[in-house]
Amino acid sequence: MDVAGNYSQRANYTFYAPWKPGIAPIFGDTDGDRIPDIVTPDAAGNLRTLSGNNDPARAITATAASAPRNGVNDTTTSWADYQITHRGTLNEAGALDQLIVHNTGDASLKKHLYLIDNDGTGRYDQYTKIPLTRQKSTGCAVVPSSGLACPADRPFAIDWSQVTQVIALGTPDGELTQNFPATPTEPAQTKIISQTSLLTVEGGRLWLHDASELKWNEVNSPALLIPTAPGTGSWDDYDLINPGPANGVTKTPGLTDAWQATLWARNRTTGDVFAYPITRTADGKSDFSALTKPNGGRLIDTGDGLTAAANPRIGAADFNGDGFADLWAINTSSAITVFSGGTATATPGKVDGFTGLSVMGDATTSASLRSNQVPWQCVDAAGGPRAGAEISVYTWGQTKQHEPQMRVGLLSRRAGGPNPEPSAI
Ligand SMILES: [Ca+2]
Ligand SMILES: [Ca+2]
Repeated sequence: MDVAGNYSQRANYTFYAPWKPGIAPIFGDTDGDRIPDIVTPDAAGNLRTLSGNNDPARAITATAASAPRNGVNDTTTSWADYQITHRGTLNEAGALDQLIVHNTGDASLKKHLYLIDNDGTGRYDQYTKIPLTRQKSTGCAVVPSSGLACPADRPFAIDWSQVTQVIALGTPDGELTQNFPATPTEPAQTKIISQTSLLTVEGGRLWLHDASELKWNEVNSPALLIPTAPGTGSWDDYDLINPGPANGVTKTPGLTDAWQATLWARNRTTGDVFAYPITRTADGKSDFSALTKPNGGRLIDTGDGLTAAANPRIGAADFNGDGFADLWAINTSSAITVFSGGTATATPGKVDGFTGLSVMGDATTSASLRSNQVPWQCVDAAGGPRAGAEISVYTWGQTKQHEPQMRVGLLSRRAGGPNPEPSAI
C-alpha cells in the first residue's frame, strides 16, 4: 500500500517469507506475510494467491493438475471448476489458512467437500485433499428473536452434492489467538486456537457446519439449519461473503468479550451488499437470528455496480490491517478492486460502509503498477488485460483504465440515514 492508502500489486521480486513462530497469525493469511490473501483460479485453472505485496511471477500456489479429481484419467478438472473459500482452519494448530473447496459442475465431484491443507508456506498442492464427512443428523441453530421454530422436516442430502455455495465463516463464538510458551522442541509462538465454521447454501437455505469438537479437520454433527423466515427471499439470490468479525466486539455481562464472525451477502442482481451480524444470547449462545431473513440485512454498500454479472468473484478480508474488514471484487476483465471498510459510529471493527476503491492489479498474470510518489498515475495494459497488450501510463479517471472512476472520501450510501462525514473514517 502506498502513502495515499492505495493498494498496488508490485512486480518486483519479493522473496518468500514463510510464517515465523512468535508472529501473531492473521486470519485470511495463507502465506505468512500477515496480509490476508485472495486465493482464486486463473484462466489456466492454476490456483493463484494475490495480496498487497504479491509477486505475480510466483503467485501460482497450486497447479491446475493438483485440483481434486475423481481419478488420474481425468485431466480436465482444474481449480477453475471449484468454489474456493478460506478463513482460519478446522483444527487448533493453525497459523495459516486452509482452503475449503467445492466443485461447481461435475456431478460426481460435487458430492465431496474438500479441505485442502496449507503446507505451511502457502502452497496447496503438497498434501492429500481431505473429504469432509457429511453429517448423518440435523438440528437448528439458535435463532431466539426470529420467532421461528426449528422445523421438524429438515431435508438434508446424504452428501454435499446440493451445496450451491460454501464459505469459511470464521468463528461464530469469537475468533481467538493464544500465545504458547517455548518447549524443548519448539520456540514460543502464537497460534489461532478458534476454528472456522462453514456455512453452505443448499436448496436456497443456510446450513451451519461447526468444526468438530472431537476430531481435527472435520465438521461437527449435527448440521444446523438456520431457518428462513417466510416471505424474506432465498439465499440463492445472494452471494455469501466472509468478512470475519465486522460488527465490533460483543460484550455480555459475566462473559468474555468476543469478536464474533459476521455474514455479509451480495444481492446478485442489484449488487448491494448487506451485513448479518451474529450476536450472543444472555446465556452465551451464538445467536443467528439476523441470518433468518435474506432480505433483512443491514445495507452497507450500494451504487458500486457490484452485480454478479459485472463482478463474478467477491469476498472480504482486512487487507490494510486497520481492524475493519474490506470488500474485494474481481470483474469480468480480472481486475481486482478493494473497498476499504469503515465505521460511521467510531465503533472499532464495525463496518458500516466503504470508502473509495483501489485497484490491486489483475487477477491473471499482468499487474498494474503505481508509484507511491505519484499515486494518481499508473502503468497498465492498454485497452484492458490481454496477451500482447501495450503498456501505457494512465491517470486515474481515464476511461481505458480497468476501473475508470475513483471515489474518495465518502462512505457508501447506507440505509436509513444520511451519508456520514468523510472524517468518520
Ligand atoms: Ca498473505
Ligand atoms: Ca481494512
